[in-house]
Amino acid sequence: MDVRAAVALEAGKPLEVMTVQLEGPRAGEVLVEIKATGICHTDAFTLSGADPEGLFPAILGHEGAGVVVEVGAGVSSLKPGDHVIPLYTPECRQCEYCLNPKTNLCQAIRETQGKGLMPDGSSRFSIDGKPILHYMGTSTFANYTVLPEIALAKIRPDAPFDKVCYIGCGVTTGVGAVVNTAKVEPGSNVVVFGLGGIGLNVLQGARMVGANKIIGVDLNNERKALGEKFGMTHFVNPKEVEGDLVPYLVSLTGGGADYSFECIGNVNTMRQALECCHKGWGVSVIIGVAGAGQEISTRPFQLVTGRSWRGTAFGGARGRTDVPKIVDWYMDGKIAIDEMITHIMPLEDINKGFDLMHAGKSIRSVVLY
Ligand code: NAD
Ligand code: AHE
Ligand code: ZN
Repeated sequence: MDVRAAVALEAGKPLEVMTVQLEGPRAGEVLVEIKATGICHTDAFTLSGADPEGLFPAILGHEGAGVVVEVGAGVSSLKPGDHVIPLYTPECRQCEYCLNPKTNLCQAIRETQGKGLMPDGSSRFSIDGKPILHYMGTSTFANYTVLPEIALAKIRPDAPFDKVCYIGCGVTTGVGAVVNTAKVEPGSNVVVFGLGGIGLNVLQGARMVGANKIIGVDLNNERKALGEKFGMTHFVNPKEVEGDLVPYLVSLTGGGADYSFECIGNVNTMRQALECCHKGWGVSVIIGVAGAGQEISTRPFQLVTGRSWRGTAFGGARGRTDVPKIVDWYMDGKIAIDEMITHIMPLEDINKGFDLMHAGKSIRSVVLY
């Protein structure tokens, strides 16, 4: 079938909106009509050429929501008409990783997914017979896409697509990092570096679990009022701090953060996030994605003296199990989403969404098909 897609033809160039061909679902696969998709910083990161796994031409996008149109042979958990959220971290419930409660990183299809291919090693997208690659197994910058059954979370039908698409990455990543990965306890002092689409969700996760001080760090002063809406108790702009940022944060938290979260993707702020943690027990969680060739460093003494460095992907969530619950949290008013969606646009204007993100003017832009 012909579908409309924003294609990343090469790194560093704007996306091109065009008609491409999509083959129907093969065994174990599902055809989904994407109704809405968010634009995450990771899409911009891959488009920039900084992603070691970035491949072109590809159809990016990994924060979608839509409706099942057709299922391939052997698909048993989904049927046409079901509402779904695509999962870039699938949940097969059978692999060594899914069977280990310590991780959410299902590896059932990771190898082919990283090569931009479906699990059988081929692509469903093409232009004039030449294959176009999938991205993160989801490719939500197309109005129809094909995914493996294990990479779809079935959600309730009354949840609005233009809001819950954000649960496909940003909301789950930020809230999940607090709840699943760090397991922040009530009364903890928390520092969040970067108050964009992810960091604001870390703030609301920290508020939800009853954290004490929730300190936001960002270079953009416009993020102060926004952060306060989602539970931030103190705002710090590093440019306005006299002296070093780390001792300032240690003092503000009365000895160091119990938990810190890096939501920028900058290896210097990753170091600051670790070093502002409390001696003896502070835990720093890396969420931000850093470019090819970047490395983190600190004095080993920081770890010897009891700080821990951790990381999280998709907020430690097991998508098919946890995403429907997060949709319920939103529908029940336990977490906010609407206020973070600052821009809505048609697919034709998708590059404006990237421009707004780079200019620091948006939190989430959502493409509505
Ligand atoms: P964003 O662009 O919306 O937000 C980034 C924020 O960081 C902005 O508010 C910006 O002003 C601030 N910032 C930039 N440099 C700074 C600095 N030196 N000091 C303080 N603040 C600074 O991005 P996002 O969508 O929130 O994504 C954040 C990061 O998380 C990206 O690296 C993205 O790729 C990554 N990410 C990771 C996962 C995961 O599963 N681990 C999931 C989603 C996104
Ligand atoms: N491909 C990159 C890393 C990109 C990355 O870390 N992706 C996160 C999700 S970011 C969503 O916005 C992730 O889930 N990683 C786990 C995985 O298996 O990809 C690189 O550095 O090679
Ligand atoms: Zn993302």
